[in-house]
Amino acid sequence: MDLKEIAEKIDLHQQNGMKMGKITNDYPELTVEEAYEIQRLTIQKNIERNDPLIGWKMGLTSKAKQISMNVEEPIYGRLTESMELNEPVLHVKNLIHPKVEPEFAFFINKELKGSNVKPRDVWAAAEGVYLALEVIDSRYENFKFTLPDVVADNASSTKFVLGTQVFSPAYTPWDKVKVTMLKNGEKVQSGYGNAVLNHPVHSVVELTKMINRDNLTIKPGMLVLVGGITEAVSVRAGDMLNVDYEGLDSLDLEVK
Ligand code: OOG
Ligand code: MG
Repeated sequence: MDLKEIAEKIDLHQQNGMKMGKITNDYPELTVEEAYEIQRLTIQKNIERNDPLIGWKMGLTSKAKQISMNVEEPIYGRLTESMELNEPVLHVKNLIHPKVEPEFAFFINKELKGSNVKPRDVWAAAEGVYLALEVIDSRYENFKFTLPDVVADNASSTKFVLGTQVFSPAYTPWDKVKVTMLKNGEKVQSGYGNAVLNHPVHSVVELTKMINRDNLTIKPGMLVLVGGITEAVSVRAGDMLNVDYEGLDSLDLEVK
């Protein structure tokens, strides 16, 4: 099994929005560690194309999402500059079967590292929290995968957009924020911040520990998407999403 060759194949499918068969169909013995190495090699190709790493994302941090995707543990992925939308408009032309989920993004401005990191270390390092929408678009047919498959495909990362306003990490109890998503004016999902590992701060703690196994750290200036607060919602051209974060702000996303 040539991890570099697999990374090249995944990169091609990610860049062109093409679906593919699961990697584990060809390599049933693929381990999670090897899958993270494939993810690293894939994103290395973005970096070589002047699309730098700007942060990390956690996925499958809620029980509901673990059950619906049939994967029982949190995973992480890498965010690069080209994934960030500069305005709340999503073009689906080069996407396969995009879904959108409400999230929070922590802006970290002090290095976070090690295996013993605590919530208070995250609060000391977090300069702000943004409201965010993540667009996931698994490269696998029918959005179906095993744990190593989804890890190799960079945790389905595709695009994300942040709200304009930044919030103080300290003032808001992030676990108690109620989020309601409307699609074309109808309520499709709702949930609370505590869906993310009981409190979104735990997601950043967990990420720090997971990447520490490979001697990686969250660098100053990086963003962390903490994981979906509700189930992801499928979108297609013509859809309009309105996501209300009670007491804070609301985000819109126009799908074209
Ligand atoms: C994996 C990515 C999940 C989240 O926030 O839970 C994710 C997937 O469901 O395709 O981004
Ligand atoms: Mg997500």
